[in-house]
Amino acid sequence: MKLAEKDSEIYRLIRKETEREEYSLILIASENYVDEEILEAQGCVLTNKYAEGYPAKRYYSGCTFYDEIEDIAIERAKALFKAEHANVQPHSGSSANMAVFYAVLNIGDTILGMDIAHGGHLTHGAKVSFSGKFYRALGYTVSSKDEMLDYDEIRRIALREKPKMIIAGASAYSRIIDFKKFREIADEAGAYLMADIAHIAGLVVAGLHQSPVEYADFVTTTTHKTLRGPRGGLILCKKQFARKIDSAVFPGIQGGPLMHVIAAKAVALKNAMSEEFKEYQVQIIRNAKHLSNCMGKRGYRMVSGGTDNHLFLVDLLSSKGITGMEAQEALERSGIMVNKNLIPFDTKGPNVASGIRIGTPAITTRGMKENEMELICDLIDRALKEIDNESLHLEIKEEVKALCKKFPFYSRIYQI
Ligand code: DSN
Repeated sequence: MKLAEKDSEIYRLIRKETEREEYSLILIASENYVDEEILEAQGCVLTNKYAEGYPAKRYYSGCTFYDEIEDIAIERAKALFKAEHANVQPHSGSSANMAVFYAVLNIGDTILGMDIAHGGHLTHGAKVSFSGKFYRALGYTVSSKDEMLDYDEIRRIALREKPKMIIAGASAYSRIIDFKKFREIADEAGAYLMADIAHIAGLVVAGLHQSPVEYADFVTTTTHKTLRGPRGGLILCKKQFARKIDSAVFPGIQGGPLMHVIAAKAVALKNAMSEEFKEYQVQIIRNAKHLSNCMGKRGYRMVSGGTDNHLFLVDLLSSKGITGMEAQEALERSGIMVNKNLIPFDTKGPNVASGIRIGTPAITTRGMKENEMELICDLIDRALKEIDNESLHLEIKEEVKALCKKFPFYSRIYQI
């Protein structure tokens, strides 16, 4: 019996969500639309089985096909990122980061990562996360001069504090990260280097952002952002750390791997080897630059002056006198999904925030290009100019829907 008959409540909500995704402009930088083949691999019988362990070393019988699937995913990850070793089992980016820490750090060791208030991730040492509770977590910030990473300052902190691990990578940073420089700093300080490329993995495999694989001891990523696969994590490392990483993931912090997700990761990694994927990544950056330029022309202040990647941060408070929270709500009413975001040296807390983060991976997947970026800029600007005008927001929502209809995605495969 199908879901619609067995559980109409959940079925109805899935349908509503499919409709929301189809008729909204998804500008959340960490989100994307996966293709049908990813949904198919993820929603299959592979969810049924325990396969604790690794290929040819499982704790359960009946794992023959799981071994083949995981081996394919590992080989694809290694080939795509030119890495010596890959572990495809982390359930998420956070699990991937936790496993790296668990592999080579002891409780209380010093780590140095990008401050969450300046664009880092929770797991890079935020006080509310395991990374800030179990370790002595120190943060580096962007420079107050140009809102970009200041490698001299990071070096100064590293040489003074001698962290055991330096973390390079961000969730809200619109500029190129120089992993080679981070390696030099880590070498001088005697630290491990971990690069978290969750946001930029797609750009990295397309050759549009420097790859950290050569420089970092450990590279972690999610598989669902610019990489456009299922939600999940991945760790790449040098051969010398392979055993430690594998045993940190299982049995260290996880039990049974999600083999349906690993199959979908393998499919996504294959897709990412294609020429179309590279063109897609090129267009993501073009769209981000174009949209940020359009908004700049309308008086919005971009943190650091713009973007080199798939996202940018808009400082709304100083340029328009509105908060990130107000903007997020007005835009959501208008069918435009963004997230409120702290900007460097923010005077507001994370629940209010002075800015929003805008990313182009999802709208680029739908086929939108520079012309559409101009339309989207106009829609955003109109919604934010009249932040309390809910009837205007409803009108804009209809315009958003009309634009989305020109770039159908899930309506090609589902009845919406
Ligand atoms: N929550 C993700 C993001 O939006 O960037 C990071 O894990």
